[in-house]
Amino acid sequence: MTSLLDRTRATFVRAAAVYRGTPYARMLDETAARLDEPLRVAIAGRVKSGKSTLLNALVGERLAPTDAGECTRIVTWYLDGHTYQVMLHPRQGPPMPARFSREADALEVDLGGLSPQDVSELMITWPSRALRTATLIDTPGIGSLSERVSQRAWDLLASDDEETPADAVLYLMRHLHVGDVEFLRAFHDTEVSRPNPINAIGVLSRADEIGVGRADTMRSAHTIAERLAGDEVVRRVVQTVVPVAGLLAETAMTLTEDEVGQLRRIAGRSAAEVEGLLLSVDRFVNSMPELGLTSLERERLLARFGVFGIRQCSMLLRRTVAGTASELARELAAISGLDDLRSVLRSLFYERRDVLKSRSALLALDSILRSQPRQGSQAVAAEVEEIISSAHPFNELRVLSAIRSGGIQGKSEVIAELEHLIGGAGTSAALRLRLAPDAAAAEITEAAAAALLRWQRRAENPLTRHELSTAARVAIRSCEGILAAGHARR
Ligand SMILES: Nc1nc2c(ncn2[C@@H]2O[C@H](COP(=O)(O)OP(=O)(O)OP(=O)(O)O)[C@@H](O)[C@H]2O)c(=O)[nH]1
Ligand SMILES: [Mg+2]
Repeated sequence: MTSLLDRTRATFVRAAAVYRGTPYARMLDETAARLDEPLRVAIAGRVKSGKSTLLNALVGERLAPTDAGECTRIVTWYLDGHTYQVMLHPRQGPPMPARFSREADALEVDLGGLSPQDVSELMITWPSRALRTATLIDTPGIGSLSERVSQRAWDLLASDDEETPADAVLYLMRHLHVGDVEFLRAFHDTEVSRPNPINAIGVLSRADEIGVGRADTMRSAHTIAERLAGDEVVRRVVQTVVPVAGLLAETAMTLTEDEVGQLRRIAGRSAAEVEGLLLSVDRFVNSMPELGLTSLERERLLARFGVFGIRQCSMLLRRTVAGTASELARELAAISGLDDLRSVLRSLFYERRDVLKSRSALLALDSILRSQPRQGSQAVAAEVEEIISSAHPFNELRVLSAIRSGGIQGKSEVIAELEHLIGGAGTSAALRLRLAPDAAAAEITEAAAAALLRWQRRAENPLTRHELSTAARVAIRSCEGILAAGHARR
């Protein structure tokens, strides 16, 4: 069977023939090229929600400037490539290379006399394995002081025309804020074939600040994230909510031996002494000269780890759970929630990248076909329609979106099974069937066959409501897909 990506590519070839020699030819070319590029993930959220910090954690390097700096107000793309390069796209005129330097504290780009308002985007090419998996787009905070700046992030994610430059979004929220939900609503309009909760993941960011740095902070953060993820409004717009202490995650990924050495001095004191030290910033920076750390070093530690991070590190080092810098980094990546976020990204975005990419490409194509009709465009539009309405992965997205918006009712256990079967928690066979990740092939086949039977009965049962029986037919296809894949492997 032809893959969704191949069908999409073929449709673009036909579209290219229709628009050859017109101003839309290049746009179509570029959109088609996206199908072979890494998935584009935008990082969005309110001002200072920790977007740039989290981006750095995901890349594993301090690239995006955090806190101050005029560049935090410009949409900035981070792409993998062979060379280090920064291209500046002015609002007026062609793109041009920009000079940049790299301080310990992130990349500094010289805007060449332009003000941030005059810059539409920065494209940063940086050889990086993480960026080979996904191109990351750092966006200015929504609800920032300047309306102009918010507008830009808005344009990028919720532009009125159908085309969205990003295939998926990580949406950072610090607390549930009415404005956050409004924003997400606009990004996901309600028509079923349009954006779905499937392409947005919520992050409860700066999670370490929730419990004012207490040791059980991350546990509280998990509870809050779970509650958020279960909220009716939030469910409609993001797939799930993962708590992440981005700062600690970033530091884990860029930890230095010097820092570990300094933390060891703190960990060498008793637990009670460390607690006393962490009572206030002033105490931490100025008391206990016997630690042999300058106040500058202490301020730096606070900025890199936060109170929660310092407490965790001194515990880990004291109990020698972590002895070396790389062991400590590994522990911190787990504690910070970065590992969890990575695995959620993998199952919800990366393993589904072909569908997400096809979806954004087809939406972009559809918008050109509608707004620029010409000879032959109608046939291509019909083809787009056919793919969107018949391709099984899109049907799964549609059902998922319907479940999420409350459009499919039933016993909660049945709905939960359906949601998993169609890939709501990830598209691997084990996740779909709610089996252990290392489930044996025979176990998978058996579970898939049983599920197939159950859903066939539901689809055929005259008492099943219409919406559920439509969804059941999609679930049947999903089961058949699992069985066929198992068969092919044998
Ligand atoms: N304690 C703590 N501080 C954080 C965390 N993430 C970010 N910060 C701090 O919050 C401030 C803002 O972080 P940024 O990453 O620049 O946030 P942003 O969302 O990119 O900000 P804008 O681009 O200006 O909207 C910085 O001082 C970070 O050090 C976190 O997980 N925990
Ligand atoms: Mg930022």
